[in-house]
Amino acid sequence: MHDGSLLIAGVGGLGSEWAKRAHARCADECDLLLVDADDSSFEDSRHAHCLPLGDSSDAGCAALPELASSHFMKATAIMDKILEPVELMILLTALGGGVGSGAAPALAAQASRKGALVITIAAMPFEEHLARCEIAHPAFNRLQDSSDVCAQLSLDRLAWQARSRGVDWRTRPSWVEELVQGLVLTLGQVGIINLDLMDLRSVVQRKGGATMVVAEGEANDPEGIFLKALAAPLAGLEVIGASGCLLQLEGGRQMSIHQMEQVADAFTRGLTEDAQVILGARHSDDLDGKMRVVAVVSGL
Ligand SMILES: Nc1nc2c(ncn2[C@@H]2O[C@H](COP(=O)(O)OP(=O)(O)OP(=O)(O)O)[C@@H](O)[C@H]2O)c(=O)[nH]1
Ligand SMILES: [Mg+2]
Repeated sequence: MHDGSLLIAGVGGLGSEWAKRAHARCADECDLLLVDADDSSFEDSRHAHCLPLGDSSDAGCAALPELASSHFMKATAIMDKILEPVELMILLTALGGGVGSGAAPALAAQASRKGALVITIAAMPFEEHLARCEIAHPAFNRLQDSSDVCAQLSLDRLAWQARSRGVDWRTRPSWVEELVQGLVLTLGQVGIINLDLMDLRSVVQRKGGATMVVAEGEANDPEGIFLKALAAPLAGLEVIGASGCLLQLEGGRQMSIHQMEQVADAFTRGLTEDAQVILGARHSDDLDGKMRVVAVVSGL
């Protein structure tokens, strides 16, 4: 379904980095938009829409969100064109600096005004960086206002998890890319049970907060997959009591209905009794004996 209707957008240095890596995993299914004041973010991205903010002499917007958003506003007409065919935008950014905190809320607002569904993953600064946190909090609130789903990622948790695996959180493939790939494949490919944007729309339009999780594990161990999902580096993840859930299951050719049921059960047990659950499933050749689950929960 590569017709410009799915867009991955990266805003700011870290957001652009994540967006490029996520897009590389599913370039056939979606477009890429990079927004930054630092031109080095546009390296290795020949096929991306690139929106440079500011002049090339200064790298970044030096932690000035207002400057970044006012630069972004000057590009409204170009952005209108890029956003024209977009039905779903997955926005990746890290808050606490200038570009992400300033331009990401403006981009989310514009995409949403144009009728796109907006799923945002926003990283919050390390808690010890107080000045960055002060910039990040109001920016997150603005992002949440303009996004259908806005997941808050904790850099502290991300870094802690990377450390425990002996890798560097900045350079290693992260949970973020897995989540984005899962979402894009969920919505961009035909599966055994097909899900589409209408399903996602009906889940995220429930009142209350929405978030999402992704996890991979042994097909025979549904509880293990669920526990992995809960260990995602999302800040304050709490899915118990949710009233809407879109669940995409992916498994190898051997995935059985029984396995699908068990995993779905592990993920939906904590929901309210009359919760709306939408289930999708597909085969994936890279998942021999394993299952991958992407869940979007809403009505929190
Ligand atoms: N400790 C640490 N935090 C980082 C690093 N890179 C990014 N971050 C965090 O991620 C946030 C956003 O960083 P960037 O994406 O580089 O910022 P930006 O949006 O490009 O903003 P400006 O560069 O200020 O214009 C920061 O506020 C930090 O909290 C890093 O190398 N070390
Ligand atoms: Mg920067």
